[in-house]
Amino acid sequence: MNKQLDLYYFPSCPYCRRVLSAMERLGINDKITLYNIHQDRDADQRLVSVGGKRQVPCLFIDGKPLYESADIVAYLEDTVAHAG
Ligand SMILES: N[C@@H](CCC(=O)N[C@@H](CS)C(=O)NCC(=O)O)C(=O)O
Repeated sequence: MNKQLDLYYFPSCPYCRRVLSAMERLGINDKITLYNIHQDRDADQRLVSVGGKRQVPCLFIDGKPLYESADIVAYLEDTVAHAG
C-alpha cells in the first residue's frame, strides 16, 4: 500500500472508535496518520475545506476524502490489510 492514508477523527466519537478498532484488529495502525480535529485546528479546517463537511471519521486516501465509518472499515479490510 503506497497510498497516503490520513484519518481525521476525535477520540470520543463512537464512529471513529469503530474505525480505530478495525485498524487495531487488522494490525495497520502504522499505515495511517491520525489527525485529532479537536486538538489540531489546521486539520479541522482542512477537513471542512477539502472534505466538504465537518464529519468524522473521514479517511483521506491520497488527499481524497472517504466518509462513513462502515465504508472506511470496508476499505481498510479490502484494500489496506491485504496490501502487505
Ligand atoms: N454515519 C456516519 C456518522 C458519523 C457521525 O455522526 N459523526 C459525528 C461525530 S460522532 C459527526 O461528525 N457529526 C458532525 C456532523 O455529522 O456534521 C458514520 O458512520 O461515519
